[in-house]
Amino acid sequence: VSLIAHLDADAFYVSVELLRRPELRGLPVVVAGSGPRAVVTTASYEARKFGVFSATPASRARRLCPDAVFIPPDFPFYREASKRVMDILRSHVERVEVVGLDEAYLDLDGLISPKAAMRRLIADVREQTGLTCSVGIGPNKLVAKVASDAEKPRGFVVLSREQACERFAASPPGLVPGIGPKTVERLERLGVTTLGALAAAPDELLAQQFGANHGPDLRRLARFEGAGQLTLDRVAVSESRETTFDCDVADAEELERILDRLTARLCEGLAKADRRGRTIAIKVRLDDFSTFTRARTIGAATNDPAVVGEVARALLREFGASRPVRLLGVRVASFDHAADAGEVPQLRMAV
Ligand code: TTP
Ligand code: MG
Repeated sequence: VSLIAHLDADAFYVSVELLRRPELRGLPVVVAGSGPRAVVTTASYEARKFGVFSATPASRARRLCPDAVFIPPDFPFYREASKRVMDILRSHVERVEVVGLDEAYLDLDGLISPKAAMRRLIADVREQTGLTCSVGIGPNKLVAKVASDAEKPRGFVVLSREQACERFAASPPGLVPGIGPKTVERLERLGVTTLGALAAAPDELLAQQFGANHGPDLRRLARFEGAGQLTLDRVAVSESRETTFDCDVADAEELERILDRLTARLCEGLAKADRRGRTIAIKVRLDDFSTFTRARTIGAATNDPAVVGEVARALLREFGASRPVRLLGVRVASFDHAADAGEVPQLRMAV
């Protein structure tokens, strides 16, 4: 059985703006352009209470919430923040599919305690970027995506497929990605206004109304049946080496020497596979089992041990372990695509 997480940052553009304008925290804040046709890109949760959401015309937002602070969008700034978040995800989980500036799917297959791993990841994102996220975990992308949205902000929802069916049975069909507004309208005319009703609708009716393929597809979506299991489309996005010590190590110089050896082995492996990456990360587990990762993305992809080693040592020094270290690791991620060109692309699920 596969296990997939969907992570989505909370009120992303606004949250990124608040990093440089913390005095606005707790206030209704709206990121919107200023032209006559401008729409709201993001509203803070405080502003949403006034009925202001993404895609609300800016002029209407000003009427609904005259006290809101309006900020013009700064896309390069949001892209930069997005990159930092995604680098952290890649430093925790090998298989990440980024699907937007503020959202990604993560393949949790094979992790021993996936929920704990996701909690650590969220804490790491919070600590390193100041941003909060919501996470959904489920057996496929569909469940994970809907679950991540179910308890925003700062949601953490884990559901089996059956639990998702039960929980959202009374929700409108449009809740599920892939069931668009036109379909929702047609379903409404048939008297099908909930996911539960759609899941139970007779095959003949759906096939007759929506076609022999699309009809049953709709019902599968309403049952949260994801098409296929392994659907993440980026394979082998990172490689790492790590070691757990027989005796915990407190000496900073010794830690750097060990890190250098791990880096040499890692880069040797990368060179053999002709892989280069732009993100360099370290992993440190302290003697109390608390685990940290630190990552940095450099300008050009590399597998040069001198370059990787320098960044890894800097990350380790900046981290400044407060207790003896139990495990140390180094990872290179964000491979350049030239090296991956030979890989077979995998099908994306229609979500
Ligand atoms: P979302 O994740 O849909 O929204 P959000 O992060 O602002 O709020 P939350 O997830 O907590 O509900 O979109 C991410 C960013 O994409 C959002 O901050 C701004 C941008 N965006 C638009 O520019 N226009 C839109 O209509 C939407 C939905 C998003
Ligand atoms: Mg979001």
